[in-house]
Amino acid sequence: MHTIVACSTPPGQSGIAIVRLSGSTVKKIIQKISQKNVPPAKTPTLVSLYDNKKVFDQAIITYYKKGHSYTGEDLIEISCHGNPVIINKIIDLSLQAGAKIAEAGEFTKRSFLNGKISIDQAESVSSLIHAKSDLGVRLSANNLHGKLGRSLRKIKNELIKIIAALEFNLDISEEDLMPQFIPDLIDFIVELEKQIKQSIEYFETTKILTQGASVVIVGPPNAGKSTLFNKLSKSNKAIVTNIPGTTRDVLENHINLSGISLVIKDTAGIRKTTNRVELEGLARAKKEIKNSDITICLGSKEENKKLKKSKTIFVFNKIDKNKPIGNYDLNISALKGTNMKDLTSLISEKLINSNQQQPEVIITSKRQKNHLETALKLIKNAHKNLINSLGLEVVASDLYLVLKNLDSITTITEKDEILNSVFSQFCVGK
Ligand SMILES: Nc1nc2c(ncn2[C@@H]2O[C@H](COP(=O)(O)OP(=O)(O)OP(=O)(O)O)[C@@H](O)[C@H]2O)c(=O)[nH]1
Ligand SMILES: [Mg+2]
Repeated sequence: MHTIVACSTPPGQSGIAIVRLSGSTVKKIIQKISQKNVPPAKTPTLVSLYDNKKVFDQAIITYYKKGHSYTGEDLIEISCHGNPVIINKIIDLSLQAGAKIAEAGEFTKRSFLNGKISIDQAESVSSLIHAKSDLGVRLSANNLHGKLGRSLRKIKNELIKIIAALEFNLDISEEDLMPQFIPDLIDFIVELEKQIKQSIEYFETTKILTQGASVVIVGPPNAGKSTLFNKLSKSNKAIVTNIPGTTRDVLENHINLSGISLVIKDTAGIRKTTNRVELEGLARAKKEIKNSDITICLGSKEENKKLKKSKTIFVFNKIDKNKPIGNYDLNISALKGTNMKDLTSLISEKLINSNQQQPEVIITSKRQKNHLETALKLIKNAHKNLINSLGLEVVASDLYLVLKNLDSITTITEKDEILNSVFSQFCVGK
């Protein structure tokens, strides 16, 4: 494989930037740029960097030997000064010496291909980089250290034992089966079904923790949506007037709520209108309701029956001057700041169902979720076939396929499309 080069730190100016090279010719390339022999492995060393015999920077280079590096190949990290001119010069000189620009995620892809990490650990690197909350970082870090692989291993070991027992009993007539065999098998399948279902449900929570969530404020004109938007995001971005129909476009602000990254959106007031501009604002508001994780509705449950109850918080605003008529989850005054803490607690409770138990197996990617969903369908099938006495061969073949799907979450799969879809989500230099 050719040697690759990329800057691993974000673009722009910074105190220090790190350029990474990986492949069999890294030593030769760095010798050329530093005009010195490469220092011993894992020994950060200060060197001068040369272009055309002229020094253009002083940098620390660290060499990692093949087999002991992130990628599993010879790897060198150059910590240079974070000026794009310097970074580009190092990359250009490396390209002139035969390296190629790394594709997005290529360093991690090589680590996976060289057996340094499994596919689920590679996915954890991506979710760790993108995690938007403390818990999201912790969950991704756990999986990076192999927690997902270990918890799946436990389930797979049980599954293998059951399949082996099934195989053994295939040749035994039904009358000669141990009396507890079928009831025990059903218990096992029910427990497996429960565990996998929990993991799939928990995925939505981890998605919010790693990718952040969106909250949209809707309601009739003049209800105080923009006032609430400004209050929650501690800004003055939205125009507030007592003229109904003030907000037309969807406005967005980013906030951090108890460690969860949220994008909060203000929308146009919902009412019957023929005004073309207002109609467009209304259409946009409806689209936002569909795409958001939580809707804050400044209206009663009775007036907004079309909104999904599980995703909506019904709020009565202007409690400082009016009394609510109808059913609401909470009374607030956005203007005076009354009960705002209760509102933010309700938002985080709704986002992370606090009654939800953390499952044994925590997945962090859509690909892993797809495999678990297929496994769940197969387990349900096995359950049905067992109850309908369709024969142990059929149940065994369903369980084999469950195992295959669990395997695909953690072990090497050769399919290029899967690999590319996993690694294309990385940034260049990782
Ligand atoms: N007394 C009182 N007035 C409020 C409260 N919240 C908002 N208002 C007032 O209600 C009026 C409308 O507020 P906005 O925040 O612009 O309402 P909106 O829902 O965004 O209105 P549109 O953008 O037109 O749909 C303004 O005069 C606000 O000062 C509140 O809690 N109490
Ligand atoms: Mg408004």
